[in-house]
Amino acid sequence: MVKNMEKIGQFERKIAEEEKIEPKDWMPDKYRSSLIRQISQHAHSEVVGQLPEGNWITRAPTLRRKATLLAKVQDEAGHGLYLYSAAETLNTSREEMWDALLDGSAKYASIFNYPTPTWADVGAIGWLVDGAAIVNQISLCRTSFGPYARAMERICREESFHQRQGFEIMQTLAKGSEEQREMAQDALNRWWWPTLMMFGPHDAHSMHSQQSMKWKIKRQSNDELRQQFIDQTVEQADHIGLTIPDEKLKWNEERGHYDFGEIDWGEFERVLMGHGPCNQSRLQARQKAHEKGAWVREALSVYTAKEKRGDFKIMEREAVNE
Ligand code: FAQ
Repeated sequence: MVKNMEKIGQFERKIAEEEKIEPKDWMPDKYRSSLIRQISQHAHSEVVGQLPEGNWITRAPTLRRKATLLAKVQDEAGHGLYLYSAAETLNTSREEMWDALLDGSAKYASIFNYPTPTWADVGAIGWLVDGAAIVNQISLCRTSFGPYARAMERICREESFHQRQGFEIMQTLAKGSEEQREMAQDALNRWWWPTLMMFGPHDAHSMHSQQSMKWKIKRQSNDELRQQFIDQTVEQADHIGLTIPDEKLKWNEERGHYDFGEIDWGEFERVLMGHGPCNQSRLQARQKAHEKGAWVREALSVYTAKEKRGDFKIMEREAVNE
């Protein structure tokens, strides 16, 4: 009992003094499970997030755009891997996390259940979705769990490049023909509100925020981060001459922030329940990719078993002797 109190005291002291909690440190079970929940959802978002843009790799308008998009989508896969690795240090397995994604029980960011019918959607995702992801992830660089914080630092550097490439696509379209400008505006109209939903429910309805902020897993609340994103993005939209689809958007001198209209939380709930425009096809695409990769996992497990038995060392010795 006394030992337990000591451990809790030490954990709380580290949190208070901004020391990172590392995988071998003692931590409350609930801290561990909250992290596994958030980091695995985050990892799934990166992996499923490849699909909407991946849809345009074969149809990108120029070779430069194709190469950039290909690199960006590949980066997102890498982000998923850093995050799965960070979660694995908490004593869960990649298989467990994958099973939860593939059977539909795990969540991933709602935003990736929307379609990408035009090239401008690739610009809108980079500009808005990566832009929102960075606001959230910069804050998470100061999260209390060491491996998560370190993964975030690397991810943020890559995401800022993604955001700039998206903004540049939108800027180019906005300066182009009337048809191109309309395409950019239409993409902004479709992606704006779902992007605001990425930050999660209002603070008053966020069931995990209070505890997560106490443990410094989250450093800023859902509403704070959403406001930060809106304030910075309004000026960017003005700069390229596009209009944010919110009649209530207005600078509030007293608050020092933009006021904005209400999000359609009914739509957010529907998407989370699996009834968004692309939930089914996103899940099916992941399930199909998993089935197609079965031979790689099988080959790897045989290789690992042989390595454990020392078969390769015997083969190396034999080769040297020959
Ligand atoms: N979508 O109590 P809260 C990216 C769930 S990365 C789906 O407020 P919390 C890169 C929430 O999980 C984007 N579910 O929860 C990229 C919880 O459900 P649960 C991903 C959502 O954890 C760009 C319930 O609602 N980023 O985009 C959403 O305190 C371009 C109650 O909510 C991260 O994951 C949502 N939008 O706060 C890739 C960042 N919002 O678990 C490709 C890390 C809430 O009880 C292309 N995560 N829920 O079943 C976080 O910061 C937090 O987990 C929040 C939610 C802010 C997402």
